[in-house]
Amino acid sequence: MRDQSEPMQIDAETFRAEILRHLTYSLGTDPDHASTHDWRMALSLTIRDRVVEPWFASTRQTWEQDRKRVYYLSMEFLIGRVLEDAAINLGLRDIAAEALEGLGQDFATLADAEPDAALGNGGLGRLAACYLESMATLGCPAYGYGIRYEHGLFRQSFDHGRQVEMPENWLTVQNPWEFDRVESAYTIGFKGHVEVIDGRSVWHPGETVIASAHDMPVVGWQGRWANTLRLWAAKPTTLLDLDRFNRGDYTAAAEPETLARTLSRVLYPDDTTYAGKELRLKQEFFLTSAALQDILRRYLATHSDLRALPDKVAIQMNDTHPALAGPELVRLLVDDHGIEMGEAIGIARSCLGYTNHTLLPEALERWSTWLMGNVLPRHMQIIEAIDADHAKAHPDRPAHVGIVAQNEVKMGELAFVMADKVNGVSALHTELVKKNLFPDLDRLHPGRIVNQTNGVTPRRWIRMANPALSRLITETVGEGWESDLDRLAGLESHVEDAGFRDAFAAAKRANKERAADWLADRTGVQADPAALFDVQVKRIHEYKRQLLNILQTIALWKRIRENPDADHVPVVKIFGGKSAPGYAVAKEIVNLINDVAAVVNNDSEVRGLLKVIYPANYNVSMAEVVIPAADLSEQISTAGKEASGTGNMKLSLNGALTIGTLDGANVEIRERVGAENFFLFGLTADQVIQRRKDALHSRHAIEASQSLRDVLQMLAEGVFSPDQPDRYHGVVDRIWHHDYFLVADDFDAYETAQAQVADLWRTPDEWVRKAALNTARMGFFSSDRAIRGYMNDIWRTEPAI
Ligand code: 4GP
Repeated sequence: MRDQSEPMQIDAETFRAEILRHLTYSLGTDPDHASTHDWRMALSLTIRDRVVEPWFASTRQTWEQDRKRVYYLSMEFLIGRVLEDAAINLGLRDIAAEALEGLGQDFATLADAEPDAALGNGGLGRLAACYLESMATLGCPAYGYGIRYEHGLFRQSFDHGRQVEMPENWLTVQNPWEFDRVESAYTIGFKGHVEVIDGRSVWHPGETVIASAHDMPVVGWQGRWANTLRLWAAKPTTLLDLDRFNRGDYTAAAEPETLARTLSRVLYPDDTTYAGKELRLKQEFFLTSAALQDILRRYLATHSDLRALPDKVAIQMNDTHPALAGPELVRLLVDDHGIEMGEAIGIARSCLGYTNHTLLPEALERWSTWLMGNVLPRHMQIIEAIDADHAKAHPDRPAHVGIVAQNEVKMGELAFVMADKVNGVSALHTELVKKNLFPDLDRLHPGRIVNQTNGVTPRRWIRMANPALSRLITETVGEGWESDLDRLAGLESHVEDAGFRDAFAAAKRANKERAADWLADRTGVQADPAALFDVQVKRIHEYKRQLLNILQTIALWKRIRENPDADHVPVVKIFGGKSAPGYAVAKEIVNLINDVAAVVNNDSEVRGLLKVIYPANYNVSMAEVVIPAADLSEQISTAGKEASGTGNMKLSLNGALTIGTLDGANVEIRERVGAENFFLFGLTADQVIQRRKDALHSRHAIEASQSLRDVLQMLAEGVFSPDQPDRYHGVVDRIWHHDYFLVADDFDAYETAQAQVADLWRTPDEWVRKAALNTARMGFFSSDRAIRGYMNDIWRTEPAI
């Protein structure tokens, strides 16, 4: 194996020859006829060849040293594009660009042509991607297990301001980053019945599908280690019903295939119908069962004692979606390997960890016992056995604490009971998990709940997304900060140096120019790079309060029009995010943002002092353009609702100041960057609970705020929806009467904080000083730190390098 401390050595000429070789022999074309797609494939394959070497070496070493492996089970892996990230981690970005130049091709153009892997929705999925990259960087032997969704979540577009969902087609072109492992396939059963034979339970599934593996290598910083993301595609056990085919019923003949493939078509299918619920539960079991069969096969290849499984296997359940891992592992141990139930539960628990990502009650999965019993009859029995086992071990357990209650299986409770450690994702969130979500289970299992504050990978989120800032950091603190982010602290002593501040401001300006071009290209709206870029990018949800932001935007617009000659700070409000397809209230907010944008951006009286830009289809690639260009980071959720946030970390790391509530990881960000470098506003989590006790809270808040009343009046009059004046009456009504997320209560405080933002912007040098201090003090939020925490406190595993 090559010296792992050295980045890969290859010169541009050799690299060019390899690209040409792939163009000829892998793509079957030549430079004169190659399309952008062909060039991108040839480039990707050339880089992929370089990934394979450390990938094999890592796998070999893990086997040879009989290392404990971490298995990260997640319904989402929001990995984004792979090409540039892999090139940067291998130290090949510049060589590749040089090699391509000689061929008349441009690296950035080819990298931009790669579709985003549409394998996730929001924070939980992006976190999984950052964690995979950090595990590879730290040399933690690991597998990510997920589903290879053909159409991902959905592609968002806008029609007259309204969200439209289209299937995402990222797999219609060849994916050069995956290896089809036809030999790694498992049968997954559903339904059927359970028979007791000689005292043993035997499950006879009524339906079966095949889970077939596709592997994507995940290479860490400097190519020192690589792990595998194994994605399962569903295939039919019988390809074709030949009987029906020969009878001429071709549609029916293809039914087995259609039904099976449905399992790996889309992420989070609408589950408001019974069929939707069944599909979702089947997807969760499909992922979990395939992963567990694979894990046991790998373990049994070199071990025979399943009682020692926890020494070699740590399985992390990313939220409750893979919570069937507990019962499925117990089933395999009991039914296939003859281990006694109580012992099997103990072994499984010692392998499992559960990360909670949300306190929102609607996101805490519950399945009716009827559905569970129908789709997974054997697992329903095992869940009841686990529940009984837990009740027996804790005779003082209050009756309402059970896993199965009121004809429902509570997946949070199941995951908790079956996990050795349960973790929250920020200090505040973990406290709330203890206090509000699982108070009784926490009392029964003191010490089981631990905190691991989220982190983000600096390789993608600074080095790749922000080359201008990366260069400045390297010039200032030297090389190596990418894998030792605490070294950003070395920037702090330079903040008083005017030359450094100028360079910091210049990097931000370059990013803003790049983003302005990108935004103009996408939306036709031109942003002035000199204006304050105020950014809120995340899923659209009431608790995240994009509504608060857009209401303040309306108030600002009104002020500019009323007082055009005042000293207004030019602001560009940038939004990005998708609403869940069935979430009508969030879709209304999407519509409102677009309607406000249309009015404000076309108002000549505003003279460019305010722009609202909302490009459709927010994804990882858009984040990579917008985040480095942000001046202000909107983290304005109702306190107590945002588990952590990771966008907040990326933005602050890239030198944006945060306007935010004391929620999620905002609390820790503020502690680290300093209260004076953070615009705090709003009610605390405790105050939110108190405030809600007053049934008239929003009315009081509206009565106290002239500004808010004016805004609501404009909405009610249809100022932003002249074609349908009552379009936002629902929004107004909810703010008056059902303002659960306290938009009205926090409105004045938010406006005051925005006024402070504008004041600081008027002294640019002060602004830059604070922005640079944000970057300098954010080293803690590297996902390397987080993964070290998981390795020490949860997985009990050592790095292999
Ligand atoms: C998200 C949380 O909303 C976010 O606060 C957190 O940073 C992220 O997980 C990662 O921990 N939750 C989800 C979800 O994405 O689907 O519940």
